[in-house]
Amino acid sequence: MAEYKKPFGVKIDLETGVIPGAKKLVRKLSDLKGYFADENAYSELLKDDPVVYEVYAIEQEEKDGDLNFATTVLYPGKVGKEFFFTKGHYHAKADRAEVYYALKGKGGMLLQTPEGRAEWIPMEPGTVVYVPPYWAHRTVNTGNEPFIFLALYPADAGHDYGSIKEKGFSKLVIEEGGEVRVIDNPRWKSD
Ligand code: M6P
Ligand code: ZN
Repeated sequence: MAEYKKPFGVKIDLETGVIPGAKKLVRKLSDLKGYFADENAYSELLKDDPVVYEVYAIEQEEKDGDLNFATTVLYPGKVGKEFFFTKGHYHAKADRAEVYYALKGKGGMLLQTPEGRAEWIPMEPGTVVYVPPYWAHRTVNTGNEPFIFLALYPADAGHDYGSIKEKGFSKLVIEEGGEVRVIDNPRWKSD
């Protein structure tokens, strides 16, 4: 017979992104070593080691069929011309999909196939993004205030950070002349 878990509701604080009772994860600039293109700008900013983003996650056991959800509070900032972003990942179970829902601020999602085909989806409050199976995904804050969004993902999806950490995305999201631009990553190499 099925084992019944207790249903629950929680209220996200839409100003701060906090989910009461969630597990909090903090990623500072020092946790993102090697991720940004401009290494001199990175070293300079590392003196302050700002918080880049926080995640509030309600996670279940890694079982097929169950769901996790999390808010992310991605702070505004840049390393050189490159906007602050989340690490980005594939799913450890690569065929697992995900849905994001933007709550506050301004940003977007960079997605990529393992071959390096990239897509950029701008996000503002109300935007829902569907992340299909097999696509790596990273969010970027292109605004001046925290960019806050909710993510819903299978409990057994897991995170695979390895290839993004080594190779990055094939595109960079930068500010140039006051505009948001998505440009080719000069360091990107496909296998
Ligand atoms: C979203 C979800 C989480 C993820 C978080 C931060 O909330 O996709 O699974 O952990 O963003 O992204 P990352 O793990 O790439 O740092
Ligand atoms: Zn994910």
